[in-house]
Amino acid sequence: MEPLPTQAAEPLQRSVTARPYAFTFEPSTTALLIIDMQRDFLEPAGFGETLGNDVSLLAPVIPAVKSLLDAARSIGMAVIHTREGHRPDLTDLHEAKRVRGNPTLEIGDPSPNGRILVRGEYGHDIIDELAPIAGEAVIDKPGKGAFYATDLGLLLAKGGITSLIVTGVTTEVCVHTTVREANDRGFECLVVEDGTGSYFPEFHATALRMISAQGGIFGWTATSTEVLEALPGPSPTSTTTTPTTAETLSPTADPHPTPVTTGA
Ligand code: TIU
Repeated sequence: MEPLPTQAAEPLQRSVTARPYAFTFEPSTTALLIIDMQRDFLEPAGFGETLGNDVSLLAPVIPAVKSLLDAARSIGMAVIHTREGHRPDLTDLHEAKRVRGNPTLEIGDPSPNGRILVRGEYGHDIIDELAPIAGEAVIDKPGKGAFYATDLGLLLAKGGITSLIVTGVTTEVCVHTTVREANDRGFECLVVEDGTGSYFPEFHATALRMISAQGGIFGWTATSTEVLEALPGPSPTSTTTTPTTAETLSPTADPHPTPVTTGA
């Protein structure tokens, strides 16, 4: 008798065309990390604008991040969002950071979107297009790097995550700081070229080159299209409303996730 046809198993290991060379990862041990896609950086009257920046320069990043977020959710890949900001009493705000740059408005001052870069305020939260859903961890960080004074490292270790697909803003500040921190902790990082952005296009381009130069000194870079091409098709059991792998990274299933930490 002829053997029954078997369905070809999806390979566990995925390979992305990337710079400086192919990036390989397993979706089950990889998280999509979305850095600081907050109104305070992307919309007028927030922290980004108080520093003298044209915040409209970050808008083109949104579709690429959204496409990766949708793909990650559809296959049950872990998703972690971060938000830069401070406690309402500003006890976690270094004086050096408060006065840096002599901004027109300081962190904690009132703005049309609430107190600037303060947790719980409208401007501090993630833009509607990328709002976290139940089961996705949200890391509140007082610094530029997502590992500093947070429990991100603990969540990644607990979730068995070894690779990060990194998106968000801004490329040369919070994305770079986080990728450098992650690299030193042994994570394999792929930074998405069109899924990251800067108020300074020339810094964005150079920051990406700095990651992939010297044989990938901090990691890899690839376009969102290249990443999407490498991801498996949607899992038949996954929907955006059922628990995902990310569930294991979050202590709650709150539809409006609260931060898993405010720092240590
Ligand atoms: N100013 C700037 O480019 N970035 C930040 O202050 N924070 C982040 O990058 N999230």
